[in-house]
Amino acid sequence: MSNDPHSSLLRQQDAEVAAWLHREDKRQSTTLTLIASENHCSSAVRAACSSRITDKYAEGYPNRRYYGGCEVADGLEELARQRAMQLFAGAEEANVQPHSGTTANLAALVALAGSGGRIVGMALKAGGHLSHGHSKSHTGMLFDARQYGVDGSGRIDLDEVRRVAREHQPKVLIAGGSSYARNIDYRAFAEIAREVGAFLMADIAHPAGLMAAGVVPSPIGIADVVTMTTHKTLRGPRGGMILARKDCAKLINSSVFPGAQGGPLVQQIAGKAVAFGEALRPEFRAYQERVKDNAAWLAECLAGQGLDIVTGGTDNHIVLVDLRRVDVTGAAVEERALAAGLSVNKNAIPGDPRPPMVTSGLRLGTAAVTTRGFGKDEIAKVAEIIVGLVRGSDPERFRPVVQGLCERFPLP
Ligand code: DSN
Repeated sequence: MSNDPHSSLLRQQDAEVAAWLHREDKRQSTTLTLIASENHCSSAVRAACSSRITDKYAEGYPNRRYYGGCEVADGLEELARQRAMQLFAGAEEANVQPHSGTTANLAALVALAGSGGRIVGMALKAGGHLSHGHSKSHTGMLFDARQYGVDGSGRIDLDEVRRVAREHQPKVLIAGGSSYARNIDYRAFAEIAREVGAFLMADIAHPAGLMAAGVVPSPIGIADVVTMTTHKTLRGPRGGMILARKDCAKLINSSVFPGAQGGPLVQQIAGKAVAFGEALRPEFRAYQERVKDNAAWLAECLAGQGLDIVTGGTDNHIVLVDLRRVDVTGAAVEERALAAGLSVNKNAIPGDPRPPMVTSGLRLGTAAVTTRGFGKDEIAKVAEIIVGLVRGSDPERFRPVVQGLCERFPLP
């Protein structure tokens, strides 16, 4: 485990938990994270999240709390909100309390669609997210949820989105996904939403960091409400956030608290404030440019060695590999990759004939390895390993190469 004072204290007080956490430190430092939704936040973010403010109840919002002694919580939450609005310039209001992206989506959908209201989002199988109306998610149970898919090449077909929206006349149209590697035309989505009288909600959980840095187009100022997580490309602590137009903010705020949550996790809000401060620095833009370039290069290297990439490439940090032609499952490659020291995830591809625990795809992301300092040479090595694993090489063969990369590029 890292040698910060908290860790040694924990070792003395609770050896069992300390041993588990040590194991996780070791796992992360000796393997490469290529899971597109993960990243390595800074030690400053981690310090804020493990601060004493974790003890504090602060139900309510700054200067309107249900508990006394909230002046520090007020200060931190206001700081996080102001930094968020500076980072996502054009956002009129920010709610930094959602515990996660799914909670943020649920709260926003209740606020905009009302209980039982109709929503339209991208199907999980097409690259959307569970919380965009999937039948097993509360968003699919509590709302009248309809879905749109993607075209044969894996891209959003705006004519199809318009057709589904016109047919179902939703209260909320959702744009965004969890395995969608292409830019989204938010203006076109806004036009469709306007045509059918729906709110447009953009879920930018994955590309939030790229958008904050201005390296991919953003829905800020276009969508009525924007939801996100703070721990993916944004590289903050685990949590969610909602940005909203001023006239939606009151509804959103009361839907987060008291609607969906009790007391906010103030320690996470402190971590969000730190992360937003980091993201406002020029280095963050340079980092996000590398994340994007590395993903484009990874897709090119994989395709160059004969693998199929859904949509033929990427505009963001995600590369979705279609394994059908090689006739190997996502689950099998995930297992081989783990043995080689790569952490990746099996993922459904559009029209996947296999079930979600098996799948015919592999989702890769470059945010975490770019945080470690990877550039083109290292990405090319990773691509070679992945191709080898997909084609059935012994994973143990690659372990020393991965080990070497981990040692040369330590965690932040
Ligand atoms: N688990 C996140 C992802 O992997 O995209 C979304 O919830």
